[in-house]
Amino acid sequence: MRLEQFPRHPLTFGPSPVHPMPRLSAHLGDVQVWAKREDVNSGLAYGGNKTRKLEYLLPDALAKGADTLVSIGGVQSNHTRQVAAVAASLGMKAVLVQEQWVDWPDAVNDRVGNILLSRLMGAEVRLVDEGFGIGFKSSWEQALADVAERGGTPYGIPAGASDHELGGLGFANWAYEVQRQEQELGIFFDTVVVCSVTGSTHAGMIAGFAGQDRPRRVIGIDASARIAETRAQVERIARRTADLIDLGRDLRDDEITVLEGWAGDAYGIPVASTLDAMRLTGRLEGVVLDPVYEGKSMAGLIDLVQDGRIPAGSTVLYAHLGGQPALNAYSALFR
Ligand code: 5PA
Repeated sequence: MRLEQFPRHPLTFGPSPVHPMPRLSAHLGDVQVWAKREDVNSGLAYGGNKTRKLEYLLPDALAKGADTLVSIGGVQSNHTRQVAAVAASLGMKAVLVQEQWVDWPDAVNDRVGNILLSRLMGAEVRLVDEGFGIGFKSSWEQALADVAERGGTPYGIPAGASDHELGGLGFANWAYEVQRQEQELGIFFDTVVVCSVTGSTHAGMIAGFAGQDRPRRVIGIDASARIAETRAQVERIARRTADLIDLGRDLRDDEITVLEGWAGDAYGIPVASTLDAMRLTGRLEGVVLDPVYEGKSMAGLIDLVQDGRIPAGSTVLYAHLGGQPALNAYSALFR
C-alpha cells in the first residue's frame, strides 16, 4: 500500500515548523543548520515525536474497538505522556507502565515533568522496578492482561510506539512533509540528524526518504548507550516500513547510519557533551533541549560538523523531537 493509503488520525497542528538557526550556524562555521520542531507539533500535552507515530496507530486501535491504550517507558518517558494525552483527547483510558530506566538522584524524579502530566490527564500510572530495555517487557504484558481481565479492550503500544507494524509510518510521512517544505522554501537539506533509542523515528525517516529522488544523509545519533541494539532495531523497522509502503526495492546498508559516541555510559544520564550542547543551543538560539535525547543528538551534530564528517557547505536539518518536560527531573544539573 502507498503511504497516503494508510488511515491517519490527525493529532498535530499540521506540518511542524521548520526554521533556520542562524547563530548556531555562524558559531559552527560554514554550515547552515535548520530545525524541524516536533516539540511544538501538537496541542496535546506539548506533543513530540510519538504524537506523529500515534496518528497511524490510532485508526488501528479504534478499528479494533479498543477503549484503553496500554504502553510502557521510563518514569520520565515522553512517549507515555503523549499516549496519556491522546487517550484523554479521544475519551479513552490509558494504562502506563513506568519502569526505573534511569538511576537518577533528583528527589522529585517520579513526581514532576512527564509523570506529573500523565497523572494530571487521568492515566493509570504503574511504577515498576525494572531497568532500561527497548524490548517487550512482562510488566507490559501484565498490564494488557489486567485491562482485559477487568472487562476492558486494551490496545498495546510498545516502547516508543516503535516495534509495532505501523510504528515507522509517522516518520515516513515526516520525510514527505520535509520534501514539501523544501519545495516551498526553495532549499534542500542534504543532511538530517535525529536522535535514536527505540528506533522508529529514524527508521521511518529512512523509509520515507528512500522513496525520494534526491539522496541525502540521514544520521541517527544513539542515545541509549547500547549501539548494537539500536542499530539492529532501526534496521529492522526501516526495512519493515519500506516494505509496508511499497518502496519497491531493498534498502541499502549505506542508507542506515546510526552513530555512537554521545550517549555516555547509560541511557538517561547526560555527559559533558550533552550539557555543553544544551547550553550552547539555549544561549545562542533560545531553543531548549533535554538531557536524555535531544541534548545528545545535538552534541553529535556539533561534533560531526567540527570534525568534518558533515562537510563544510552542508545544509543540515536537526529533528527536534521534543522531550523538554523531563528537564524538571534534572534540576540538580542547573543550580
Ligand atoms: C525519544 C524517545 P525513538 O525512540 O523513536 O528512537 O525516538 C527517540 C527519542 N527524542 C528522541 C525524544 C524527545 C524522545 O522522547 N522516547 C522514548 C520515551 O519513552 O519517551 C521512547 C523512549
